[in-house]
Amino acid sequence: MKVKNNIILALDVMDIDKAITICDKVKGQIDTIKIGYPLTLAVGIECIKILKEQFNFQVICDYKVADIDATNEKIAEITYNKGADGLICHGFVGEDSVQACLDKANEYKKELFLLTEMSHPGARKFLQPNAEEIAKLGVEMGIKNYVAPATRPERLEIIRNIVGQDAYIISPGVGTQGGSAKETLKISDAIIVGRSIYNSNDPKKAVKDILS
Ligand code: NUP
Repeated sequence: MKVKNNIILALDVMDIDKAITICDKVKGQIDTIKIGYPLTLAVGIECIKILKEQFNFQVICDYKVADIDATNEKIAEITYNKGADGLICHGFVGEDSVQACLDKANEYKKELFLLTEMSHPGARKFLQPNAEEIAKLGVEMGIKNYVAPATRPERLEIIRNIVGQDAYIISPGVGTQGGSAKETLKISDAIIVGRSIYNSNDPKKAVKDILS
């Protein structure tokens, strides 16, 4: 996936008018939006279509898919069918669950992102001890896209070394969670930023400041 300015907006607002207002302000600088449960549950999955048709954005659905294979398959089917360009799935649930998402991504010729270690403090307990194995599983399965934390550059580097230079890594945790855009982009291909942009009085300037 090619992302303008290597920055993805995490649009975790819960109101479509607010979402559209923010998109209008950043549309010159950003072409890829990550939506998750907040916007999808508030507005409905048709929000993918709105963002694509009104702004021509690429949309990554951060549904952190983490179920048995049969259920993952259904979640991936509906998400890609509704227009998502990318879907984020968890790796800790194991190969069969991830494969179900990957098969759908391939069927729709869209992207699947494998979440390795998460960016928040709580991830240290259960995810961090297994993140390297999750990344290795992704490599074995031929997955090209990964999510890894901007909050721990040393961990991000370890994951980069496992998935290789050709893999595409996107990293949340810049700004409000404490990660640095510049340091992260030395290792990752793109950063994911939410609150620092959508809570700003001037989202356009916020994007500019993050990138400068
Ligand atoms: O490890 C992760 N950390 C994380 O923050 C994986 C994620 N998908 N996210 C998401 O990235 C989180 O749900 C939010 O949508 C975004 C970060 O937002 P912010 O901290 O910049 O507001």
